[in-house]
Amino acid sequence: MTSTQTTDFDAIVVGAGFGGIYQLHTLRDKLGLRVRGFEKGAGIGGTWYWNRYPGAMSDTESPFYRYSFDDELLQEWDWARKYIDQPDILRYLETVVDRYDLRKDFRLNTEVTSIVFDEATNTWTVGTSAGESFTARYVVAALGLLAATNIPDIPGIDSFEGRLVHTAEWPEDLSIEGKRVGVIGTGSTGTQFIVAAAKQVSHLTVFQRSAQYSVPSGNGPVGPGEVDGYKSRFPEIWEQVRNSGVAFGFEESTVAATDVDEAERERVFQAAWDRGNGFYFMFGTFNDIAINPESNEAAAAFIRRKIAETVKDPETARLLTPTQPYAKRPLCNQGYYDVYNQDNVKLVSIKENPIVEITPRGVKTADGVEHELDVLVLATGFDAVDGNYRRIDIRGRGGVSVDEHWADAPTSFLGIMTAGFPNMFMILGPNGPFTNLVPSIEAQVEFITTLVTEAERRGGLIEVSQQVEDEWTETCTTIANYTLFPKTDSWIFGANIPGKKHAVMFYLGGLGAYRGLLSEIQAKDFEGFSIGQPIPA
Ligand code: FAD
Ligand code: NA7
Repeated sequence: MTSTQTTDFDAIVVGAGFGGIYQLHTLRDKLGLRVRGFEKGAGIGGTWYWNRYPGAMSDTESPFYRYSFDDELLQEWDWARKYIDQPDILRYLETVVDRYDLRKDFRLNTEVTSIVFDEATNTWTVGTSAGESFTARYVVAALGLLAATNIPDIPGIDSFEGRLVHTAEWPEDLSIEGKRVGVIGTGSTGTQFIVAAAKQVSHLTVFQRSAQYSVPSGNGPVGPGEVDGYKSRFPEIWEQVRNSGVAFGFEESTVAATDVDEAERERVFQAAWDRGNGFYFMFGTFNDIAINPESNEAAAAFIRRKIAETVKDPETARLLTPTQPYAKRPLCNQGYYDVYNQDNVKLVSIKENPIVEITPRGVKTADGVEHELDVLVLATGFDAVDGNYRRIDIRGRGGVSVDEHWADAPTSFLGIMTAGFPNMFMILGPNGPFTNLVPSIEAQVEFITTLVTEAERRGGLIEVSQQVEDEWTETCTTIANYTLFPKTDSWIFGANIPGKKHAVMFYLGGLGAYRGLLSEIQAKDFEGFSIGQPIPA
């Protein structure tokens, strides 16, 4: 039964990134609900508010890293380069927020510290860092899947007398121009930073734990007429994106690398290298790079050869050459390996020569060298997917916390709801799609909006059972095990955080299949969800 008690709001949305912004808009403007958004940052934008490090940009190409729900906005918003950089994405999101007059319903500088379900009234109470609390019938957690920073526990880290900064907390006043800079981490963020920083700093020391496969991004100015060309084809483009696997705006290959000879493989890899984009290299070349070890090795060997051809110093080239399978989130950067030919850039492999401590003056490695630095940048990534959930006291039925519920691993049904937390939805929760994310966010926001519409119509709570959740986990595990991704340690399985249990955290079946499931579920009267009825025991 729906509570008869009046709540402060009908719905509370936590987070003002791509997810929270669109969700606040749909619940407020489509359903006419009273909605309040809370965001701990001083501005909207989520990822693109926080990540202001030099070189921060999308690695989804410009036409596809945006909302698709507003046809007019698609026509109005231009782009000048193949990829959009952080200031432009932030400007875009600011524009969306103003366009729909959403700002007035977001409370900024407000961290949500607790989200607690009251079984007597069937309502949620949301507590904030300001000591206030607000009630609502629905809560949508749009906390971000790459938003809880991972700060490594290195001895002496607090003693550093220069500037110590995580890439996702880049201070406005920090310039690295002409400085001696060190960076720990060479993932997607680290490699973007390294390429940009090498042009600005007096000296850059890169502390690399794992060598990475990176391909060119193909970034550069868009050609004449290119933007208009996309604009005239947007309806078909989005149709293709929504029905594809990784949703990156290209047709995924249907040819297996094992079905062609070596010369053809080389030709296809070279064409992809010249075209640019990490996901294209992994999924646009052949259809088995991420699943067949032989095909994966062919792609990996191609990139390793490029490293050997590019990097002049053989020892640096050796250290940069990965030996593990090509099975992390694919990276792309323009000129990443070339950077190491610059005299002002030094690579330190902390696998071979570990960091012993951070001193007031810099970073000391096992070989006894103290690398003196003015700025030390932590490009060490995030406690991905469930990180931000565990930083809030979220309690559902029976006072069970989300931390307890996810003691073994973070789980959910469809990345949207988790058992025991009625009327609480997640955007990009555990085991949601692994894709270019804005189209997946749109799919989830729209589905959540449909679920709330239904709950409003029928009255009562909406929730999922443990059985449904377990079955979805099983589906995601089966698909993940069919791929090579579990063969490497990365945030995709929670392997980057010391002490975090490795677990499947994504649905790797693709956006097209995911959307197909959502439609099927809806057609079967929301199969798997219980709406306005007691949940099956
Ligand atoms: P976010 O944008 O992360 O927003 C979540 C918000 O919730 C944050 O603002 C956070 O402050 C807020 N929040 C969290 N906890 C609380 C709390 N307790 N109280 C109040 N507020 C809270 N994806 C792609 O598809 N393509 C790309 O090219 C790409 N590039 C990326 C580059 C970087 C550097 C990073 C970090 C991520 C990138 N991503 C990319 C992933 C990106 O996070 C998503 O595309 C998208 O921006 C996620 O939007 P979101 O709204 O779900 O989460
Ligand atoms: P990633 O991909 O998790 O990369 C983090 C990097 O930091 C990676 O090279 C890690 O090495 C390294 N790292 C992490 N912890 C440590 C410690 N303790 N010591 C040394 N080095 C460490 O995060 P990103 O921010 O680059 O990218 C995340 C996503 O955001 C990305 O996919 C985009 O979607 C945007 P490792 O490789 O694990 O050995």
